[in-house]
Amino acid sequence: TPRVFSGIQPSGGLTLGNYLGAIRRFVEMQEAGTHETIYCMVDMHAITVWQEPERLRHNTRELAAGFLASGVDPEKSILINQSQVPEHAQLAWIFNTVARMGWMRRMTQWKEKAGKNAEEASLGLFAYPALMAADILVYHATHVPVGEDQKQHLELTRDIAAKFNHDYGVDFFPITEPVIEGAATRVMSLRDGTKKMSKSDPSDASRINMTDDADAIAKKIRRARTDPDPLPESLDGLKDRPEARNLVNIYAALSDRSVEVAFGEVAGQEFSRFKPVLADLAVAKLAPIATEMSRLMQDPAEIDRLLARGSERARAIAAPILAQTFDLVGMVR
Ligand code: AQP
Repeated sequence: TPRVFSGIQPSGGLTLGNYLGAIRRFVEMQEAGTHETIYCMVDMHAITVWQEPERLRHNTRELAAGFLASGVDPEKSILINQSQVPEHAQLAWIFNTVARMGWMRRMTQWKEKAGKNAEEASLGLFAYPALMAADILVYHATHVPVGEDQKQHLELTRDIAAKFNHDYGVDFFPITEPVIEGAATRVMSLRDGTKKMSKSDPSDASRINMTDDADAIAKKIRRARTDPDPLPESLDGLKDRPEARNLVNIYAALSDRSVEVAFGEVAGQEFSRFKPVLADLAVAKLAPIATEMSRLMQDPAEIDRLLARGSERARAIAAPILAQTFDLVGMVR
């Protein structure tokens, strides 16, 4: 069976962006049953920028709880923490020798995160996309569900696979396909419609956290920044209104409909009418997940047991692929 792989960093709490752009797709692909699905907390990626150790441990378990509460089923999918499957890091080293400096320098995430102070950024942050390629290819995964922002990293994954295959004269690593689907592949900040909703935004009001309770969710939506005009009569009218567009996209995604269909229902409405409807929907869909996450977090030992079991299953797939890679490269084992 073909495989799906995707991951999320435990670099903070889960946001609505992670949920709509990634986790909901993970659950859909799991339920479709057409692929073997492997989902990962990428803790080694998280530490490419400083993480306080106790926080990282907490965030990793809480992220696992978020996956489970959202419907990732550890019987149907393999749920792992990256550092517990050492084959990821081992293959990443090989890929560090395949990827070119110029490729990495062109990555917009690197440019944004390293900013003007690239000399002070960690070497790991620069190499991030090579580790990501290893996460995927160590399982020969062919499909990767992600949000829009990860598209460029997946192109690099394809380039690394192609160059490895070319350099060693083999057809070994698959050329993976990104799966970027749904009404909310890029959820924007609630304070600024031109910025991505992000875990690490200093403003908590900019995002909905998956741990927010009903009150917090409703308040953030009521206070979300918008322009003063009512929603337009047709979708075209949303073009230069990023904040309005974002709320409509969220509404469509949370109600499991296309933007066209969902918009038809709310076209022309004042925000004073639309926002409470959106807030009710968000509370109905998200608050139960927060409740389940906090229940799961009361038994961290059970989460650790699930992850240990997941890593055993993952290693059974990854170890032979890594061994074959080492053979192809000419390493004596
Ligand atoms: N705003 C978003 N809209 C849609 N999808 C999103 N994703 C993240 N933000 C949005 C998707 O979630 C998955 C995991 O992302 P990640 O945690 O590995 O890294 P990120 O994209 O850097 O997420 P953040 O929240 O912005 O974290 P920080 O602030 O630490 O950088 C990916 O599939 C991503 O596309």
